[in-house]
Amino acid sequence: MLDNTRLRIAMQKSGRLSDESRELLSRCGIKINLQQQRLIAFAENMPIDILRVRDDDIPGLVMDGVVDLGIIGENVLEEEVLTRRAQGEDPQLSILRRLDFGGCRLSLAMPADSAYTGPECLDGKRIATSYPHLLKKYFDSQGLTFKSCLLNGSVEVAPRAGLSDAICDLVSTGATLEANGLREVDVIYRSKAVLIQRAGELEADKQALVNRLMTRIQGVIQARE
Ligand code: PRT
Ligand code: ZN
Repeated sequence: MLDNTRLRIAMQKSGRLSDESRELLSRCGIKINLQQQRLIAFAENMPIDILRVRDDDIPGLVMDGVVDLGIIGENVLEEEVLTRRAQGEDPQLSILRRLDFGGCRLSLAMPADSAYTGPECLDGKRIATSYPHLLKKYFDSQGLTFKSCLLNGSVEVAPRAGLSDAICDLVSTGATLEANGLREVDVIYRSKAVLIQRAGELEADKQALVNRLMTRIQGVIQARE
């Protein structure tokens, strides 16, 4: 059984957020040995356990109160919040701080030779994405509709494969779009990594530790600015 008196932090095990999440925690003075391929790592010098999981699982772990804190991309967090709301739930959590890494944008992209004068060009079209709820929120705000093609990977090949007219995917440098003959036509959401906390009061000791970590994170981020 996990020790409930220790602060539990979920971070991505391996991916675009894992190195910087680990670096942030270590700059906060948390000594963790993450070498081994284990789900849980125990901090040596503070009552903190680190859970290393798929990024997609982090919002749910925090919303369900399984862990106290999590480091996650806003895109994944918001998609999970919207998914749960669509299922009639009322997900609760708080965003403690926007972090200084993991920056990307969720964009609409079309075959490079297609004309685009605004989102209405895509009204009623089929769009491939891993973020159907964020996309729906944007289309709803524009009074438009789309047909969804849900793909959890290889979204950028969908138009070429004849699966969709356009895509809505994460972009950072734009190289992936270009390599696939696509053109970014609109940004619908801008994301960074965030530190989130579960709803409900933490035990006094845990809350004091979170306060200390927040002060350190503030210092780490300021020093990098
Ligand atoms: O295995 P796990 O489920 O944990 O990881 P994952 O494969 O789902 O996610 P991962 O590690 O790829 O990304 C984690 C988070 O990093 C995302 O949710 C974003 O918040 C953030 N992030 C920042 C990005 C990018 N930049 C990014 N460029 N996530 C994905 N990409 C992908 C994008 O999907 C596309 O395939 O990179 C490609 C585009 O990059 P450019 O540079 O060619 O534009
Ligand atoms: Zn993922």
